[in-house]
Amino acid sequence: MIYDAYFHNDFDGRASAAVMLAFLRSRGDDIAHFVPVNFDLTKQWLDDRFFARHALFKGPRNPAIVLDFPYHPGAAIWFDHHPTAFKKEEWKKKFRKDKFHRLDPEYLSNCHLTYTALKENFGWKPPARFKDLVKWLDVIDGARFVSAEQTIMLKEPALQVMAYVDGTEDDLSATVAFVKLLAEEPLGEIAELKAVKAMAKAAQKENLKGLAYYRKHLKVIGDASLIDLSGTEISSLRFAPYYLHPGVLYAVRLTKKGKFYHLGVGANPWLKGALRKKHADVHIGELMRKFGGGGHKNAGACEISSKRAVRAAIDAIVPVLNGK
Ligand SMILES: [Mn+2]
Repeated sequence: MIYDAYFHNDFDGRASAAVMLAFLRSRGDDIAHFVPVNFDLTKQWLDDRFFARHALFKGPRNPAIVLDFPYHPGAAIWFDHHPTAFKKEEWKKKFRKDKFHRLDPEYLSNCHLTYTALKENFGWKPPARFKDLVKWLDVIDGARFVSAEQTIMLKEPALQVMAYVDGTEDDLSATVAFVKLLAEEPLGEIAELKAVKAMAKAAQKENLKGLAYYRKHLKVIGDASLIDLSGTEISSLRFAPYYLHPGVLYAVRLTKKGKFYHLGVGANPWLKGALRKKHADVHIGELMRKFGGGGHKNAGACEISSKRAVRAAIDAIVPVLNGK
């Protein structure tokens, strides 16, 4: 069987697609179209006939695989770990868990879920190198980094590959080639590639520049911090607020991509004791859903088209993060 794979265009989505590709090839199946997707597609995604109607590639469509992205009833295969996976009540009712359709928000990464589901449901014997990939995707997608510093300095090979993923978001051919490579090669080998090394080095340099910007412009509002990067070329550093202010509970960051503002909210993953317990009831994914976005308990995002609406969203979100 030949499929088309629609996967979230981040490291977890790409890694999920790589694991799926290795599994399919082991059965003599394959993927014809690799289609990275982002949440700005959500409106089109609500169309029941999305897979027949979209213009993401030309020509005939194969059965769809959807990974690390919301549920669609037209998907032949669907694995996701976002608790906000159902965008329509009727779709939620329609969903039946089976060998090829699974939602499990307990998994830190969709890569891990895909790997485990394919092993358990089909008796697949994955190549040994995927153990390391799964481990790192849990770290990266689940924000289980050792420290904020680790995410800024990017010393480990897996994090250098992550820099390459971030740097090739808008490069379709590099994205597709990367997924295929990830299905075949261990992370350590990929990190040694010239293009990856160059991008990792550039990212390390950018991060230091970004850190200097955060130092100057980050606002702390009670337990939350806010950085507005929308008018800048500064790359967003998700964990820099906690590097600079280890006691801050939440970080809100505003960026702009094309005509859309991207509002990301995250919780400090390194809090201990009393601080960790504070406002533990804020589910960021659910909070962001009010603004058309989604996410997990500890991280979420939404896309907004007007500056006014972004301001209103920030004014509504910051008090909630402060327990009001
Ligand atoms: Mn994911």
